[in-house]
Amino acid sequence: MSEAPWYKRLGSGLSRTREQLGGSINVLLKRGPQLDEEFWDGLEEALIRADMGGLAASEMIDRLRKVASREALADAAAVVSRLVDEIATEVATAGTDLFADGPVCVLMVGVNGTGKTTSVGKLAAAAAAAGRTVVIGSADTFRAAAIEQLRVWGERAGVRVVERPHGSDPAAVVYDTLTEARSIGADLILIDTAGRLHTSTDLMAELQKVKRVAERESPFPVRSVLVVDATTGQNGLVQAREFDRALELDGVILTKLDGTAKGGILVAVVRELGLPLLRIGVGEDIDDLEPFDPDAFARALVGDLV
Ligand SMILES: Nc1nc2c(ncn2[C@@H]2O[C@H](COP(=O)(O)OP(=O)(O)OP(=O)(O)O)[C@@H](O)[C@H]2O)c(=O)[nH]1
Ligand SMILES: [Mg+2]
Repeated sequence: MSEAPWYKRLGSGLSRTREQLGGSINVLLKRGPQLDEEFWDGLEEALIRADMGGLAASEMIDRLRKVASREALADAAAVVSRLVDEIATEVATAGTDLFADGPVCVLMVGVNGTGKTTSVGKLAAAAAAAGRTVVIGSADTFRAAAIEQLRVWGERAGVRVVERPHGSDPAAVVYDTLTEARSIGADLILIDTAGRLHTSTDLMAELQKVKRVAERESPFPVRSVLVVDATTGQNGLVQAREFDRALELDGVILTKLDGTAKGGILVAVVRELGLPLLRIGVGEDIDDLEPFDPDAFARALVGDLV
């Protein structure tokens, strides 16, 4: 099978992970074909060093050991050739694509600078190009430049942006956005929210209010999507737990995969969040947001080994 197009745009990040992981695995294979403890430990260590996280790595090794005995895999090379499948299994998330499932109102949330506004712009552009009627709510009324930034994205996407002056109540913007959505018959409502620290009780309460207003006013299901910056690594997991507690998240977008040297972090994030990975961000341009393909990702991460 050919590589998914997004892989080509992952840039040096994933290729560095691939070189490292491929390098350690090749060293292991040169030891010889035997499937002994040294092999299994070496393989686990290679996965951990590729930033997949201890839990994900030990799970994958456990499953590979079972596969090896059940299928009587002959040697180390046979196990390594099954590694791609195991990585793909590890990062495959259940659930449907809430952006493509039908009419929906989506709140985009996350800590500062993760790529919420950019992702709203990219999602709006793709949906509008696919013929959907989209409305964007500019509910980041906190950061001074946010309103203008989203206005620019709205113009690029050809999508209506509902806004209120800087300093307004974000819940009021949501109210206006849903009024507008009903009046133009929108079937995709994207609400951009201000970045906030998951540790700020007041700001998390504000987000809960935004969600309550959306649920009260929206003709469609309301979903909360966390935007996580892949380059922040393990801290993304802490953020996710807190946002999930406050909002009951429905999915995740992982951004800046083009800018991380730690491609394997995606495995840890997906494994530990247990939430659908809805899109990955692979650049700053309007079309740099892609659905996630577990098989293509796993192949890209491991490279051609055997
Ligand atoms: N390389 C790369 N840059 C990205 C990606 N997504 C967003 N960015 C950049 O990250 C920076 C922050 O993006 P924003 O969309 O403004 O982030 P935000 O979460 O809305 O930020 P706040 O509203 O301040 O919390 C911008 O420079 C974006 O161009 C991505 O997938 N790859
Ligand atoms: Mg923003």
